[in-house]
Amino acid sequence: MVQRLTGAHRQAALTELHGWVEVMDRDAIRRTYHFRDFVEAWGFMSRVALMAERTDHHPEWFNVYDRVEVTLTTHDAGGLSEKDVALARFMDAIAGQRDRDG
Ligand code: H2B
Repeated sequence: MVQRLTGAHRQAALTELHGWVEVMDRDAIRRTYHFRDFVEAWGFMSRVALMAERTDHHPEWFNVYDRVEVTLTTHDAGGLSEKDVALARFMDAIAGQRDRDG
């Protein structure tokens, strides 16, 4: 069972992630990605979907055309865990954002 991140571990994980913000009403993080068009947004989502299946850790997300809003939390742990941090890092690495606007 994956552990929920708390205290200094949680803080350290959050300071290392850029563009991600804490969700106010639950223990989760959120980032909005902007792409050139729908095809780029969908390509990103496809790669993330394969990784999500491989790691059995899935994002909550919302897509409108070139925009993908992602929320990460670990349901099994009741909050943020290392699995969310790892998936966030993966997303940031493949997103190729021209503007890191969060
Ligand atoms: N994704 C996320 N984000 N949190 C989980 O706790 C989780 C998951 N659990 N994907 C997995 C699937 C679990 O429900 C299945 C049964 O392994």
